[in-house]
Amino acid sequence: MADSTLAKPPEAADDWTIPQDWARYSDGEHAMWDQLFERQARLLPGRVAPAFLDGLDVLRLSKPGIPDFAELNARLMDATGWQVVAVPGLVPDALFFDHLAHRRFVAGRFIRTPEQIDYLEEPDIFHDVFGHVPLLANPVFADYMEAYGRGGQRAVELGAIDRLARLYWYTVEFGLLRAPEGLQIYGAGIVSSFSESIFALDDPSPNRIGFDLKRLMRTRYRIDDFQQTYFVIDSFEDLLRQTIESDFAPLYRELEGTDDLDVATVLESDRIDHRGTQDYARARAARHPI
Ligand code: HBI
Ligand code: FE
Repeated sequence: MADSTLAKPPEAADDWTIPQDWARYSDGEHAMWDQLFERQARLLPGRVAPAFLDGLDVLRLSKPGIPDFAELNARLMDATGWQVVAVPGLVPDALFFDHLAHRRFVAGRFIRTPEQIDYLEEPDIFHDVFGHVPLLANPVFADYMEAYGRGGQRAVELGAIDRLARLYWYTVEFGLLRAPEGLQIYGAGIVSSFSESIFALDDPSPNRIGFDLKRLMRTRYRIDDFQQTYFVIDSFEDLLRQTIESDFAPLYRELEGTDDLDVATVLESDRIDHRGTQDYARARAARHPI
């Protein structure tokens, strides 16, 4: 995230937060939230980690439509000490990590328009709040997100943000969970997307590979389309254990001499849940040659 170009918008506070101004949302914006929420709430059972559904109740507030952060935060703080703060858009990495390290999740306050219903560049309030907040109500995942923030502050000192951004991307945004019933989704980028909630589990195109921190930190990711590789964790406890204790400095040093891996790479040393055909990505590249 080349964030040196980001300039703090004048209306934002020093920590880049802005008021949510919940009273300013229009009926159409509330209706958009309800439409997106209902569509995902119908699609996700059986496909999403149960911990996400448990957390979803924290979003079922007294009023329909876009959650009022004042009411949402009272419940979220009760559950795990987390709160959601509104920001104008992407914030600089160092500040992002600082918010996470203090159990503050930054969220956009705008919601997508009907034309953007299935794809938009920047994370809107539906991605940030529906996608990320339910798992912030889960104590283990809440600890992971704080540990990630602290790890990010350290990565800034070590010049290793790109490595750590991959960990965020392949877990918090696009992670899969292994369960006795089969693979389940938990990444916010997937659970907030109707089409990727289906693609990530059902489509033969992408790789699904067992989580391996060192291997993951070498793997590039794409931001413009469905992922070509998903990493599968065994449990949130396992993910937390691998993150909260270890200082990643030795790992970053070890990785210095290694090449990055392309998004579609499969290594013989990988724990392969599914070796993807990459048919989707190939067809898409044929339609949109770069
Ligand atoms: N800013 N508002 C916002 N939301 C994010 O998810 C976000 C960000 N800044 C940086 C960032 N994510 C990622 O690059 C982190 O992995 C560093
Ligand atoms: Fe996100």
